[in-house]
Order: sequence, then C-alpha cells, then structure tokens
Amino acid sequence: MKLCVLGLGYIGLPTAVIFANSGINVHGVDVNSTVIDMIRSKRVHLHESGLEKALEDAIDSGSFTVSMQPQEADAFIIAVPTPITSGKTADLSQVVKAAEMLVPILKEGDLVVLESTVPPKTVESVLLPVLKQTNLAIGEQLFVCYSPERVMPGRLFHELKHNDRIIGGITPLSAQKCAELYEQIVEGTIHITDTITAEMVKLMENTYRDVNIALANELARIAEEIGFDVWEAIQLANSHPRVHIHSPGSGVGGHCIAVDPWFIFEKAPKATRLIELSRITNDSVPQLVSNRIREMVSNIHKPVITLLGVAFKGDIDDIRESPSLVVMNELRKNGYQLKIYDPYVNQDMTDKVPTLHEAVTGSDCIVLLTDHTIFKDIDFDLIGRLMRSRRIIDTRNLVNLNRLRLSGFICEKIGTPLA
Ligand code: SAJ
Repeated sequence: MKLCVLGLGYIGLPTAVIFANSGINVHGVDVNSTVIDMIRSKRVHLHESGLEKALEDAIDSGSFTVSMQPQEADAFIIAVPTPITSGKTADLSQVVKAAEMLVPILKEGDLVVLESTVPPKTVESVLLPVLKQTNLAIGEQLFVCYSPERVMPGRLFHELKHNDRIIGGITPLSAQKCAELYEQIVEGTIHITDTITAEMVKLMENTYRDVNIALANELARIAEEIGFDVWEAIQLANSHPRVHIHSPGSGVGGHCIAVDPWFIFEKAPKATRLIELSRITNDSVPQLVSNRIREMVSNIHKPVITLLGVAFKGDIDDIRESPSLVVMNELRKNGYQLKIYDPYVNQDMTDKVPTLHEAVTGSDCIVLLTDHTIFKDIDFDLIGRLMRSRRIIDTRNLVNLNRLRLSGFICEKIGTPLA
C-alpha cells in the first residue's frame, strides 16, 4: 500500500507522518520548495506539539519521502489550503491544481480523498470534472471521497487518532475503500455518508462554534452595558446539563471558524441570516476591543501600549485571521506606540519585542489578547514595577482583577462593567 499526500501544511504534514509511522509507505507533495527542503532535513515549518519527533521517526524509518511532484500510489489525500477570497467565497484553485497534478498518474483501483474544507457540492462540481479527464469510470475504477479533517491545532496528534472520522463517498465502494485507509490510523468511530453531507458536517461543526461564540460575545456586550460579570454568569449557566455557552474574547481568528461559515453563505445566502450575523458580530469584536484600549489610555500623553499575544488562540504559533492583528493595525493607524510580545510567534513584525520584560518596560497599559497558558503565570507585582503606569485590559479572563487592583493596577476585563 502506498499513499501520496498533497499539501504538507497544518493538516497534510501530520497526517502523512502518522500514516508513515504506522508502517505505510507515504510520499508527501508540496508546491513550496522551502517546505520540501526543510522536511527533507527533518525540520518542521509549523509548530505542532510532537510533530518534529514524529517527522524525524518517519524519515529515519524510510517510509516517508517528499518532493514537489506526486508519485503513483494506491491512495491520494488532498489537504491543500482553501482560502477565502475578498468576496467571501472559497478559492478552490489549489484543489483544482492538486487534482490536475494527479490526472496523469491515476490508474484503475486508486482512491482520491479530499480533506480540505470546501463549500457543499465541491466534490461533485469541482473535483469530479477534473478527475474525469483520467477516462476512468468514476466510482467503479476510480474511487473518490470527501473526508474532512476535524482536528484542533495544538492537539493534532491526539485528535487525528482519536476523533471520529466522517467519510463521504461518491459510491458506497469508494467510502469502503476510504474507511479501510483511515482504519489504519483512526481509533475513533468511522461514519460513512455521501459527499455533500460530509462537506456540510465539517462546515456545520465550525459554524456551530462561530454562532455560539457570537452569542457569548453579545452576552459580553450586554454585561458591559447593564453591569454584571459575563464570565461568572456563563460558568453558572453552563452548570445546566444542556447548556454549553462558549467564551467571549478579543474576536474569532484562525483559518477555520472565521472562514467556514462563509462557505455555507456562498451557496445559500438567503437562508443564512443567523450565520451571517454571527460572522459580523464576531468580526466586530477586535474593533470594540481597540476602542476600549483607547478609552483606557485616553488621559495619558503619548501612551505606550503592550499587546500580549499575536496568535489567534492560546499555545499555538498560528496568526492567520488573528483578531490581535486587527487590534494592532487599528491602534497603529491611530498613531499609538505599541510593544508586542508573543513567545510562540516567530514572524518578524513592527513593534514586536523578544521578551516580556522589554514589552512592559515603560508601558502604560497591558492588553491580554491571546490566551497563552503562560500569561496566567505572569508576576504582575514584578511587571507593574517596570511599567510607567499600571493599567491592564484582559480580553480572555486570564487574570484575577481583584488581586491586580491590590497591586495598584487600573483593571478592566471584557464582559464586565467598565471601570
Ligand atoms: N474562541 C473564542 N471563544 C471560544 C472558543 C474559541 O473566542 O469559546 C476563538 C479562539 O480564540 C480563536 C477562534 O475562536 O480565535 C477559533 O478557535 P477554536 O479553538 O474554536 O477553533 P480552531 O480554529 O482552532 O479549530 C476549529 C475546531 N473546530 C471545532 O471545534 C468545531 C477544529 O476541530 C477544526 O478541525 C478546525 O477548526 C478546522 O480545521 O476546521
């Protein structure tokens, strides 16, 4: 059995490596030569707990090779990016390109699985027309499935193995072949359905989360307006056995939750009012956060603001669609002096400093934007002594404001009444 994985990013690389380490001969393909060079020298181009070691094992065992061209195999997984365009539609060009690369090498009996997140009916209307160029009978000689990745960055290795897997086949035999592939690495239940249902399941999961977070963010605004602590109220509401309200924060980032609901909107705009409003609600949060920061420092001459956290969520290095970037740009645009610190994020950016010490020295206001676990352990007594004036805004419920007030901080928390 040989597997070829196209796209060696956040999903494709760990997936390829897990298959390789389970004894399958895997060839990985990426269009980026730097990525290929790095992987060949056993270095990872993205941060994911356990990935570097797993990659090293896979390459050392001889089961994992990489190049910029696909090779003949029995099964192919397409895990390429499907970004959103400025018109809020899915850019499927990389899916098309990957499928086109496969056309010359596909043979009777092969399986093609699309894992990338896509609008409903993509398999039917985008992937199959390309694969038909092989002249193989689709569903009889060439098996095609949609099987979405559903894993959480930061917990990828655990979730790839233990989460249930959804497989949508264009025919029952396609789904069966695909189930036989994933059975080699998945310990969760494998659920079989058709392709449109599998495509929608993926989008519905992330949309459920987006709508729920929008509710939490709206409740935070209500709390700020009428005066209660939304964090305590949500915790108490969630003690009900059938309630699970998510958390408010600085906004919704990442390439999934902030994007996927638009893929449903694209196909059914008239039926998507709640989904659209939730997207708009969550997208408005970073602007509200930056307004709150500006109010907090409004009586300071030339304030210096420290932003803690650039990643779109805690304990990862990914900054795609991060609300922190919106807050940052908004403050920059208005001429504020910033000091930005994120121990996970390697990219160079203006005003980013390498240490927390440097980030807070001479600062007038700390803003906790990302819920990195290490931010919970900051010694604010010590930090306060380095600041020019002690102000803090917590957008993620990371710190105990009462304790900070005792240390002389003026404190605010998103979802609680204004100070
Ligand atoms: N966020 C909140 N409040 C919350 C939860 C999250 O503001 O209560 C924010 C986060 O800070 C972040 C954004 O939402 O900015 C998204 O984070 P996330 O943890 O909800 O999701 P992702 O993007 O890391 O991963 C999601 C997961 N989907 C679900 O949990 C339904 C993951 O399982 C998917 O595989 C992934 O999207 C994906 O690739 O689609």
